[in-house]
Amino acid sequence: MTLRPARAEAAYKTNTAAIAIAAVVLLSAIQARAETIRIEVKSLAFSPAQGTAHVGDMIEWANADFIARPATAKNHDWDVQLPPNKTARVALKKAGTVDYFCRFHPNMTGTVTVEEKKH
Ligand SMILES: [Cu+2]
Repeated sequence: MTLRPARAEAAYKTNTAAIAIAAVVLLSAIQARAETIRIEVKSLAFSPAQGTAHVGDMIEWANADFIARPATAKNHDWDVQLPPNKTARVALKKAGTVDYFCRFHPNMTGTVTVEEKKH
């Protein structure tokens, strides 16, 4: 079967539109996936100290210091042990603002604002 130029062009436009729609669908699927928020622990500080996440996301702390530092939520949502040069993760299960600190250094603080899951 041979397409006349006009029909071939119409078919090309349809395919291009279909590909564009598929790309948008794929992109939003990726954006809705759980994310991992990385926080560095270095020189007596959580960095970044303020963060925003969504229910279902993970927080991953990477302790670059040479001693262990716990990340303890003030509301008892989590109490994560961070050995030196190790990472540890926690899954965010509910929305809300969580303040946390290092039990060894109460001035070492951080806040994570957990929003409802994206739709
Ligand atoms: Cu500390």
